Amino acid sequence: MALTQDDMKRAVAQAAIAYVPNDCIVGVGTGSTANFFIDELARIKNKIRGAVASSEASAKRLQGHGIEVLSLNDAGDLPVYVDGADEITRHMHMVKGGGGALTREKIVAAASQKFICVCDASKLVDVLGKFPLPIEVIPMARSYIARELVKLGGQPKLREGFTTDNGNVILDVHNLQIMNPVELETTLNQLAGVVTNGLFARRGADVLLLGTPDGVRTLT
Ligand code: ABF
Repeated sequence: MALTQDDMKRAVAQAAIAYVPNDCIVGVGTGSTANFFIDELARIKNKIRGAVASSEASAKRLQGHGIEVLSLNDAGDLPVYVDGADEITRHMHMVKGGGGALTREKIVAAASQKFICVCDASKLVDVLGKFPLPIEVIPMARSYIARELVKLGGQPKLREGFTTDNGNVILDVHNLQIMNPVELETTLNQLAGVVTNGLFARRGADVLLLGTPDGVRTLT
């Protein structure tokens, strides 16, 4: 029987458990693939000290399984962060933030020694940008940043009715063909009022566990 997308997500979530050292605090991402990982983590919860979550939603799911959730400030640096992506290239550059948790994801990823990206095969692309690039902005800067994004060739759209865990808004930028993700990430970081952009290129993934119809492929 053919594997469903959920089967592939579950398979990569299971494979990610091998990267979790005993007795550690694990960085945990957000989204449906990360949710499968949280469910797998629950099976080994007695072997870990706890988790740092990149969103309120993931924190709730972890706690629902009886896994202790710590603040990053209390946890210090983490050995590993496991999270999904909206798009990823073979160079391990990603677009993230479709779930709106990009700021906390980028912070927890930055504080982690290894980023394990867990995705189904549909996320692997040659060029980033077909998935609209999420940018979290301070509300008063929204229109200014939108004008700057148009100058950069994008079409920003406000994510209607959505407020981030940090009280900000998200502009989703359509129609970008991101040929140089490291450069664009840096450029976007310079815009006043940008909190975080969804390009994870300067600090990409270290390992990609890709769920395919033939099983889990590991890319490094
Ligand atoms: C998070 O969840 C995000 O950065 C990304 O937007 C999304 C991927 O979700 P899913 O695993 O549901 O496709 O990792």
